[in-house]
Amino acid sequence: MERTLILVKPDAMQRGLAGEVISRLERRGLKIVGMKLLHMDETMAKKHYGIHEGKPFFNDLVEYIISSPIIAAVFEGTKAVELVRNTVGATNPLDSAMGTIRGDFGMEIGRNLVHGSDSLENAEKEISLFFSSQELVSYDRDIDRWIIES
Ligand code: DAT
Ligand code: MG
Repeated sequence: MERTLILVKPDAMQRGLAGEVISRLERRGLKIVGMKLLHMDETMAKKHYGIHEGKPFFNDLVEYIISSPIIAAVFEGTKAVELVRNTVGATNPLDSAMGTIRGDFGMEIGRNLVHGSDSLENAEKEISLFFSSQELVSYDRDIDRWIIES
């Protein structure tokens, strides 16, 4: 079972879409195993987006992600990394399919509502930036056998 990190970004928080974002992922069958509200500082933002350092949009990206409190959450499920990415949609809302979060709510790449880890390796790194191991909870849901075959 995979675990992946999502962030409800500042624009989604300010627009009152946190519940919508989380609900869509939850409805997919994914299980919430960690969640917190936080306001990222510049140091943390630069760490989280370190891979994009030096790119022309980096400064705006950091400024954006620290512009409001956000929700960080860890979702667990079969192929959770890919499942979340597919539910979130393409990076630029202009290219995101309708029915995805970005495709249904977004207009611009710099206001694309939600972050989802792009690989299992990055998911592990990103989760550890936001959560200690004690903050992640393992538990069973009775419904899981109706969502997961085995
Ligand atoms: P994603 O968030 O889909 O994983 P990414 O990791 O390539 O996309 O980039 C991180 C964020 O940076 C992305 O959500 C929006 C912003 N971004 C990426 N490419 C950009 C570009 N060409 N111009 C402006 N912002 C960009
Ligand atoms: Mg990314």
